[in-house]
Amino acid sequence: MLAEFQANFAEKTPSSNDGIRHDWRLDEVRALFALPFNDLLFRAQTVHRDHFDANEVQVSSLLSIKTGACSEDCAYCPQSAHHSTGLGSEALIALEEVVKAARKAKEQGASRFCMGAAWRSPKDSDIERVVAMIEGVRGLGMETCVTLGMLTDQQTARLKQAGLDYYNHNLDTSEEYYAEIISTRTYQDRLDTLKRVREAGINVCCGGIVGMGESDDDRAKLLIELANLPQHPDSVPINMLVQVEGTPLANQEKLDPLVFVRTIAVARILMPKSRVRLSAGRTDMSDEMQALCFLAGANSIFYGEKLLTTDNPVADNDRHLFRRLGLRMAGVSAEILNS
Ligand code: SAM
Ligand code: DTB
Ligand code: SF4
Repeated sequence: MLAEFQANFAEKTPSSNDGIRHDWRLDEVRALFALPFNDLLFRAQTVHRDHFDANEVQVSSLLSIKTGACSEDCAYCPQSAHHSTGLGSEALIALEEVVKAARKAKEQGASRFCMGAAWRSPKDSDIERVVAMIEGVRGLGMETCVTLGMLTDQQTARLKQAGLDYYNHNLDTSEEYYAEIISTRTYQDRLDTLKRVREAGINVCCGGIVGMGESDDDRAKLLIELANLPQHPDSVPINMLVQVEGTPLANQEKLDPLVFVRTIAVARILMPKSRVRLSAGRTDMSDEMQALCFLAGANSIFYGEKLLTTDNPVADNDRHLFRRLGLRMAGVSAEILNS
């Protein structure tokens, strides 16, 4: 079975053409996950080198522009009003604060600034304030990304008009497991917003979370959902669950780190041209594990000491890691890396 699969695979994903498919089947993806680790990483690194500079990593910094008291009940999220995590409820922050944080992120070497809001869906008046933030960050010469929850057609068009580069909206897990994790919206709601974003001509950032107690098949199915979208997401964040006290998943058994690396490798093989981002959960990962993730095809990270509400490695540590691995930061001078 494995030999047969390997022969088929070699035919279907030749190493020198673009190898873009949107018809991945569960049996194929299961077989990829089941490959010997070295074979899987070799394949992933081969695909990676066909499409990217293997020693370059894109870096994005995050800022929470509206924190806590979200009406959704996502079991993983510290910002849900349904859980008691000790997070207060903050109003949308001021434009000046956003521009100040973006300037600092740029000085540290981030090329993209991502702004996240704990909303189920924004009000039209919120969109106008976010538009001013997008314009402010673009004025610094940075790429912009926002994640605001579900959008209407009109709101999506307004964000595009403001010059938004990326919209982040994650599928998070398989459709089957989604219902165990969130009851206040459906998988189809998520797909509908993603379609609106894509059709408006905004780049799509869409990925998921692993380590939430999902099965091997749930991880495979999440990656299939992403890869079988009409167009692959431009950016695919793979988050390791950050276990936050007070959320229903606080005591979840941890995922085997090598299964996490395999998930990155399979994401790289299925979506050869997408930026695969090693996302939340890096404070619990060793440098060696992160190096394996880069070898598996991850070529983007969240950079800076905070994600939205939880910790991320400090920028100095990441620059040190990059220097040890001979990695460059995309679009950033070597001077910043060496500072
Ligand atoms: N409210 C919007 C939404 O859900 O799309 C935007 C903000 S929400 C915090 C953005 C993403 O953060 C979620 O889709 C999820 O993938 C990720 N996230 C939230 N809590 C997390 C956690 N504890 N560990 C890992 N990722 C998490
Ligand atoms: C994504 O996939 N991960 C980021 C970003 N997109 C918005 C958020 C991670 C949040 C981790 C928990 C927190 O810091 O609140
Ligand atoms: Fe709200 Fe987003 Fe957190 Fe879900 S993930 S509770 S929608 S902030």
